[in-house]
Amino acid sequence: MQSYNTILVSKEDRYTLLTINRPKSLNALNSETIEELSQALEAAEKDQSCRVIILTGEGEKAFVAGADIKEFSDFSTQEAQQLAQSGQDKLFNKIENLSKPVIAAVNGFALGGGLELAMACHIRYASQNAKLGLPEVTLGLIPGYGGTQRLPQLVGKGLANELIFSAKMVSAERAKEIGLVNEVFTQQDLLPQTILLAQTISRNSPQGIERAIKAVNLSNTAKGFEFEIEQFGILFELEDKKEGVSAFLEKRKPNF
Ligand code: CO8
Repeated sequence: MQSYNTILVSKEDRYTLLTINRPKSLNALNSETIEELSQALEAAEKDQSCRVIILTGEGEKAFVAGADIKEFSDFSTQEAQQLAQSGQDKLFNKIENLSKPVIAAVNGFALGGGLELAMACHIRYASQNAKLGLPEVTLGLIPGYGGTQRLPQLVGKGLANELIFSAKMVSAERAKEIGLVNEVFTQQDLLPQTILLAQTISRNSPQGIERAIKAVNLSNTAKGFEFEIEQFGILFELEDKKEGVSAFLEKRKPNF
């Protein structure tokens, strides 16, 4: 297995755990981390034994405290646009469109690019100590890794505006109230509970889940309903539907 400088990869039974490992910089995302995460996601997507990916941060303090401010501090307009574009292509949009579910286990600060990373994931669980926010306007910037687009989709435009304009951090409990995270656990329970969810998902049909990801990503677009109908039909002639329906009729658990 390939080894990386800024992330840890752990292949477990049916899921892969990716840990961003720059705790001294509160796991801030620099170009190398983005590149390595991108490569590790591609490898996990190709790996037949991996059904779900979990993304978390090393240490007890941070999931990811943002893009690495030190790296982009003296960038020009062109360099900044290039960094934002390549990050979105290589990592943020890649996660959202991956054929396997990616769950963020938000174990501490998720700020700026860190919250944007969590929002690109399909599901978010958080620990009680997590703090989430988009502080870019305190730097004279705006979110550049999809935050202005994904936050309104998750919490609505009014709350997104409040969070982006004020740069306020919200607690994990508040994040749950507004739909920014699905569940909140103690620090100790966060990873075990995330793994439980990954294992539950991993027992279901990968062919169904792959298409569900695409269909949900098309929600609120003109193509969503059409795509759902098309894929619903296509699944009827694939392996997983045969196994799933036979298992139900034979009163046994499916083996996907
Ligand atoms: N980038 C680089 N280094 C960081 C970052 C960061 N985002 N966050 C923390 N660090 C570093 C600190 O510099 C410090 O390093 P050092 O010891 O060498 O000085 C170390 O991590 C520990 O941090 P602190 O001492 O500051 O820890 P505190 O507990 O005092 O504070 C905070 C924790 C509140 C999280 C604080 O570190 C903080 O405010 N961090 C910055 C948060 C932030 O503004 N994030 C948004 C960054 S901008 C962004 O994400 C834009 C995304 C879009 C980019 C598009 C492409 C250009």
